[in-house]
Amino acid sequence: MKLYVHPASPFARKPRIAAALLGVELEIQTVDIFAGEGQSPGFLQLNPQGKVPTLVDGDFALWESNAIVQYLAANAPESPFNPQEARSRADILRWQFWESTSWAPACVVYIAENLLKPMLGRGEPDPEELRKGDEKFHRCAKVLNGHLANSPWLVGDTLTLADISVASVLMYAEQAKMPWAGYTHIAAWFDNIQQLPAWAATSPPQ
Ligand SMILES: N[C@@H](CCC(=O)N[C@@H](CS)C(=O)NCC(=O)O)C(=O)O
Repeated sequence: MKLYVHPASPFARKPRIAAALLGVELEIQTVDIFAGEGQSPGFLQLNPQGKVPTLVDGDFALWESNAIVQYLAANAPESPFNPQEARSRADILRWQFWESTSWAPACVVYIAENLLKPMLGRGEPDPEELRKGDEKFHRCAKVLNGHLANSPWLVGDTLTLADISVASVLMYAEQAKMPWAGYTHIAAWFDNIQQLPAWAATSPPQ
């Protein structure tokens, strides 16, 4: 299976970490989204959104990072990171849907305003966008922090794919100035994720 990534993308890092935990081998191909390679006709055939990550397995192309994580998991049904019991499976999906619909959209406001804008010379961060981001971020962070206050991991009492899906976007928490100070349970949990060899192995080059 081939995974199209950009090394700086938190969403592309997610299936790379998942694959390492699951023991699924991937061929990694970089798409330089900053140089417009995501918009090339060939890549748009695989992913009409022109985004990474995109997975190709034979004649099957799949995009959206959490769907890719689910597909990789289906290739490793015995993995302890992918429990099969119905409630655990649904719980993992719940956190992945929450990440896609609530958590990541809140976090990417800071990545877009505080990191990408200056990096790409697109002007100053927009205070109104950041204000709206704060509302979304704190609403989500309270939910995540509250859950982690009672359990070191998101599903059951061990690391699962849910943790990887939700943690990946935090790779820019500091650099993008996400307002996560004070969410001590998130910080402790994210610290544990950062200790994983797969986290270090997928770190973007500095
Ligand atoms: N919801 C998507 C988000 C993917 C995404 O936004 N990828 C960014 C990189 S972090 C991208 O490829 N952007 C290129 C573009 O929008 O042209 C997922 O989880 O896979």
